[in-house]
Amino acid sequence: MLGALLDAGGRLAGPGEFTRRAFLAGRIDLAQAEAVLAAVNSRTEAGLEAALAQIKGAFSGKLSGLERDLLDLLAGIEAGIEFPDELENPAEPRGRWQAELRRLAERAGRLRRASAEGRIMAEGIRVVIAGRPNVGKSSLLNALLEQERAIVTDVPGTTRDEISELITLAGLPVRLTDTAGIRPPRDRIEKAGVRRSRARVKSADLLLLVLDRSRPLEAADRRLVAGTKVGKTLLVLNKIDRPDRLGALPGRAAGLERVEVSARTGAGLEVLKERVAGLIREGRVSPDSETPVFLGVYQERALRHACEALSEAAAALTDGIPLDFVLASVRRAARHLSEISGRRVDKEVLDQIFSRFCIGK
Ligand SMILES: Nc1nc2c(ncn2[C@@H]2O[C@H](COP(=O)(O)OP(=O)(O)O)[C@@H](O)[C@H]2O)c(=O)[nH]1
Ligand SMILES: [Mg+2]
Repeated sequence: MLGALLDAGGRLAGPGEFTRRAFLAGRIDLAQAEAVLAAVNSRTEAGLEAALAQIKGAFSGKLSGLERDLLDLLAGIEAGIEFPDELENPAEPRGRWQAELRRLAERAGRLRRASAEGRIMAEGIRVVIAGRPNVGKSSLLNALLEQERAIVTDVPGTTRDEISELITLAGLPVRLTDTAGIRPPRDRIEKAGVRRSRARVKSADLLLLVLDRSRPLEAADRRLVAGTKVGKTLLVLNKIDRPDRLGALPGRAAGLERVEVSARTGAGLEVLKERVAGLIREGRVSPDSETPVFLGVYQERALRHACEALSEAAAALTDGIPLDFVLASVRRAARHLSEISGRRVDKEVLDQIFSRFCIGK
């Protein structure tokens, strides 16, 4: 039957074809298309509800409202440049424009936080376990997952590929990722692992930096400690079932919160879990709560650029920089906003976005 249809000139729908057609026909925008994907992949009732609201256009409405107000402001500033004589007091509109830009930047910022919430809902809060080889990262992951998933050996450099699991920690969705130990790699495979580890560490919402408390600190430990961000990192001193040989921690570590554990005996793990949940709750590692919005990587980037351009424009107005420069930033913000809805988007980007859909969706 299918074969006959294909012979008759029909063809199979490619990934995302139905959604793509709806988009091309102008019935939905890119944010709604992205929500279709989020709805299909949603794992919770709340996630599905948020995705459906986005499909119905809740986010698109806010976005187009923002775009409209930004374009109004743009027209106002353009008019101010074109017909400066018509301005009674040239200083007056600058103040008004600036206040308006601040409000627009604030609205864009809220959309960004909403998208961060959406990412957390879809992917979990990114908690990454890092440290030099053999400190017990994989053992810690296993202990936290309460199941054996990672390969644990006493040969440094065993975990060459990362392992990532979604768990619920104190009611919060957490994606726990074990990384390959970070050290100068001995071969190509390890090199790829180390590179990926570094990228993971950078994008983590919370970093668990593991040190082996039963051995003196090594140069690799010091480098890792030096590169961490306070408030985003928890120091985990592992192997407390053995004598303490760690010695003094470098000055940078003094400002970091620390928890002592033994992945082997399980000592301290409850405290660790509580601290992780606590840090997430305190909002130090998670964004403010906003209605979750699901955006693709491309759109998230566009939103970030729009926010940056808006702040730049507001700052330029304060500094009394010529209006032409302010205008350039405002225009850039408008362009980035239009990328989110997809009114202005390259075919290649569309191909990439819709290829993530399943066949026939
Ligand atoms: N005594 C003791 N040994 C541990 C502990 N955690 C891990 N180990 C051992 O340390 C070695 C390295 O552990 P592994 O989890 O593979 O370290 P990774 O390279 O950081 O992933 C293994 O032999 C583990 O059994 C601990 O809390 N106490
Ligand atoms: Mg490992």
